[in-house]
Parts: sequence; C-alpha cells; structure tokens
Amino acid sequence: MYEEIIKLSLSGCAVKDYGNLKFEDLPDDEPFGSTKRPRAVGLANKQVADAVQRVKNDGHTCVMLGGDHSLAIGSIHGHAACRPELKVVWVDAHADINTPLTSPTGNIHGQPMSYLIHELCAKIPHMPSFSWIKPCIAAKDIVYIGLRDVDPEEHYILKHLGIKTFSMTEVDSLGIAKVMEQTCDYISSKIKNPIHLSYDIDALDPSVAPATGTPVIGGLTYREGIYITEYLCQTGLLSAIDLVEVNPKQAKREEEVHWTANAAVDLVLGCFGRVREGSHAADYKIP
Ligand code: DIR
Ligand code: MN
Ligand code: MN
Ligand code: MN
Repeated sequence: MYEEIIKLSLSGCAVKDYGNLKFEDLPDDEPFGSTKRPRAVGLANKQVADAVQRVKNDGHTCVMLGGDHSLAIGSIHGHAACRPELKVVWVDAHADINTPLTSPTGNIHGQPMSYLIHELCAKIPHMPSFSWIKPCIAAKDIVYIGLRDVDPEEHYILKHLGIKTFSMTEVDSLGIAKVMEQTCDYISSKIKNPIHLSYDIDALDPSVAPATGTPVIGGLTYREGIYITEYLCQTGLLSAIDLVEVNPKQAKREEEVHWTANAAVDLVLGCFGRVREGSHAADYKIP
C-alpha cells in the first residue's frame, strides 16, 4: 500500500505517512455470544481512533487503509471526537449495520455502524474492550451507496431509522451522477459539514476488485466507483477516508491482486483531486 503514498506524492499532494499500527494478537479472545474476537477488535480500534485524532489535530485529511471494515469503528469515532458535526458516506455492497445480536456471521466487519449510531445505543450489549466506544453519529447523518447484500435484520434497521440509501437499484435507475448530486444535497445544508468517506472496495464489482473477503456480483463499475471520489473531492469537504477490505490473500490469481490494488489507488487519487480530463501545473508554459 506504499504505492498510494508514492503516487499521491507524485500527483502533488503533501503526504505524511503516520505509519502502520501494530495490533496485539490475543490468544484467549473468546467470542462474545457469536461475535468473534471482541477484545482484539476493540483494542485495535482504540489505536485507530487515537491515530485518526492525531492526524485531524495536525490539520490533515486522514486516509486509513485497512484491514477489514471493523476499523471504521475507530476511524469514525476518532474523527467525530475532532469533528462532531461530520457526515458519513458509506460506499459498500453491505450495510455493515448488524448488532452483535442480529449478526448472522459474528463478524465485526458486518457490524461497525451499529456501534456508532445514537439510535441503536440501547441495542448494543456490553462487550469486552468496547466500553470506550460511545455512539457519535445520528441516523440522519449517513448515506449509503452501492448496497446489494443486506440482511433482513439490517434492512429493518435501515428502514426503521429512516437512513438514506442508494442501493445498486438506485444507481441503475438514477445513474451515478444523480446519486452523487442527491447525496450531497442530503448531507450539506447551509453549514458545510466535513465528510467521512468509508469506502469498502467490495462496493466495486468483483470483475474490477476481486481480491476482497466478501465479493458480491452486480457492483459499481470502475467508472462509477471513481466518479464517487471525484464528486466528493470537488466538494472540498472530504475530511477522512477509509479504504478497506483490500485483501491480497483472497485473490485467486496474481493479476487479481494488481487489479484490486490499482482500483484502490485510483479511488484514493480521485479523493485527492486527480481528474480524468488531465491537469497541468498553474505556471506551465509551452516550450
Ligand atoms: C453479513 C455480511 N451482512 C454480515 N456482511 C459483510 O456478516 O453481517 N460485510 N460481509 O462486510
Ligand atoms: Mn464493509
Ligand atoms: Mn462490504
Ligand atoms: Mn466486510
């Protein structure tokens, strides 16, 4: 993932690498109910939250490269500690809003949203190493894009809380340009709120980004995926970005690693101003 950093530097961004976080391996991390590895995930997220706060307090746009989507718990928590008025744009095939009690898999990467939303607070049991996590966003401050694999319990929660969603059906019917226009109308009022973009690479179609844990057919094209980043970049409001679920170990062939990593790099570049029409330095002169 150093490739991103190099390419961003070449594209004229000032990049500061805050380094990798080292996560403890906890041998006796018994499941909480069906939820797997609660202590390891709780502690890792505390580190992510602290790191994101450091980056925001230094005045930078934060880029968090995962790892699975459970890391958004710490990333959004840390971001909200510095920017309580933030809005979340969650780009994903999945809603990741199961609670530990509704989760069919026990995977925390299918649950991160549930820990963060005020309205679900009473539904979250007390888990080991999660006590520091306090809900920090409201249901009305979230927009989903790219949904196509949502559990019935998650669908109930989305509807019950009135959360704004653009599933792949809306991407098909409206087109990605209208989806982004409506997304930004929805999240920006008179006050220009900072945006937290949480981008799961599995939002893209598996033909574009196959090296990921839970690929789902029928996803965003490469162009739709990039358009989302270009559009959010030009708002000038992108304040933190998660790029998660890039997992080379899930590739069936070496090529798939490169397709997926290249797509991830292009998404990050889109967030920082690369446009497909090309660009030139302000002081450029024809020789
Ligand atoms: C399923 C799958 N809804 C779960 N979710 C995934 O495990 O909660 N999320 N894969 O990323
Ligand atoms: Mn996800
Ligand atoms: Mn996903
Ligand atoms: Mn996932």
